Amino acid sequence: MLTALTGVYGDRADAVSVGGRTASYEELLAAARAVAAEVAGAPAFAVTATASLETVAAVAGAVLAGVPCVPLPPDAGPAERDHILRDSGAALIEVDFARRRPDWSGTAVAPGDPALILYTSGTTGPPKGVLLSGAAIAADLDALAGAWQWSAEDTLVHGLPLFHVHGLVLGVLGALRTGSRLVHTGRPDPGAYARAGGSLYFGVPTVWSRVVADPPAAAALSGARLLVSGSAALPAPVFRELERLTGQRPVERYGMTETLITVSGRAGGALRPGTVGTPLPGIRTRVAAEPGATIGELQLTGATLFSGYLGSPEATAAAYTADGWFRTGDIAAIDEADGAHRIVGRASTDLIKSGGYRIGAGEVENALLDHPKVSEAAVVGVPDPDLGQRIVAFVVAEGVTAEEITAFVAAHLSVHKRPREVRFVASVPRNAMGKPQKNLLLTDAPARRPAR
Ligand code: MLC
Ligand code: AMP
Repeated sequence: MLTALTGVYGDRADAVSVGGRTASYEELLAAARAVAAEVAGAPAFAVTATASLETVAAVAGAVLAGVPCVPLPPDAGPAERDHILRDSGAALIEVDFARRRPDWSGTAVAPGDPALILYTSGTTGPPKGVLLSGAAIAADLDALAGAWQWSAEDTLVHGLPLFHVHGLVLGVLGALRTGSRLVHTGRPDPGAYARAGGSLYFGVPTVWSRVVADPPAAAALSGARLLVSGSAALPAPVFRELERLTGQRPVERYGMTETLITVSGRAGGALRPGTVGTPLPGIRTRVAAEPGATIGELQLTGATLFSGYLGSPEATAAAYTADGWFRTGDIAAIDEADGAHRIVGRASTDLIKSGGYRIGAGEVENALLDHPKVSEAAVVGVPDPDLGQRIVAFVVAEGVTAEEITAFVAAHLSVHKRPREVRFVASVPRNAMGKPQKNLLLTDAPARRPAR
């Protein structure tokens, strides 16, 4: 997986740069070996996944040692953090980038061993740990390198969080496998993307929509080789503005924590707004449509799939059809003429995508109900021009402000799971089974002032 650390691309002083600090492959390898020596033999280990060289060294160390790394969101509140540490059984380690263990001699690692455990939200309950093997990650990165003509000639630029597939698997391990230089900008700001002078750029749609709102920053990307968007649907107007301002069409690709990236546009291929391309080599897809319909659930199989949810064989089994295809929960259509896939929505409204983050309504509802002044809560994602969807919380509560409720969720879970808007209601409408009727909330309730 860590081809660049074997020296085949040579060394370079500026191989990896994160938030302004730079390391060579040799320095990175030394720090990764120190991590591997520390964690060798453990079932798993956790790191606070700040945007830093330490996180890069931790993930590389995990691969060397064959011990899965659990990247903790740095802003995870106590509820989320305790759950992840308890559920994974991972001990939290501190990485010291300056530490050296050149004497560490390595260990035998099997391709099927888990390399990462990424926590991701379902519609209900706390997040589940997704086991990703080295083999699945390597298969995905190799397929993407082919699709995007991604090589050691590239400089990859992004500023995405290092605790999800997009920023960590593609954005860090992808660079270490292909040998492309990596510039992580700390945060995905248009100005920082413009200054980085890369050839290959990654962003979620919110980042691209902020880039086109900053025309000089967008113009600075004209010389790049490839702009890639993923993690949520890229609005067609943003696609067109990117083309107008940079002279190039963005490549869209589709994926999930459980499947890695499975469908993508190709460098030099036909790229149309609203489509996410065709399956990567080794991936098979199908749309489970009702008779007579052309859209339905997207299901897939292939070498990039996860090894299961940690400690949840039932949840793992429920994610597959009887004939062994993974159920994405996304509703899709496949163009008969050219096989291009369109993602048209999600089967469940209880999975929200906000700023490219996947957020389960149930997890936010549980956090809200932990507030002593909140007696009922229902959470929905409503369309938002910047975030794709924004989290709106409907609550039955007295003696508490919207700002206090927002701050409470931000402190208990991760900051990005906080409601952007809190609406106070007299009651949450429910059906005969007691399940909230969220569609009624959206049509009936008056809007309140948005919270930050
Ligand atoms: C505001 N803040 C608060 C707060 N209100 N903090 C605590 N409590 C409150 N009540 C502040 C924080 O201090 C922080 O400040 C800032 O708000 C962070 O908020 P945010 O919500 O993160 O900022 P925002 O600008 O809305 O973020 C947009 C974004 C972000 C695009 C930068 O959403 C993002 O990074 N998205 C990427 C998600 C991603 O990588 N998904 C991939 C999943 S993998 P400060 O000072 O810290 O800024 C996947 C597979 C695939 O999907 O296909 O790729
Ligand atoms: P996550 O598990 O955080 O990786 O989120 C996966 C989900 O993100 C998928 O199930 C899709 O709903 C969504 N997603 C990812 N990429 C795209 C894309 N290019 N277009 C539309 N939705 C996407």
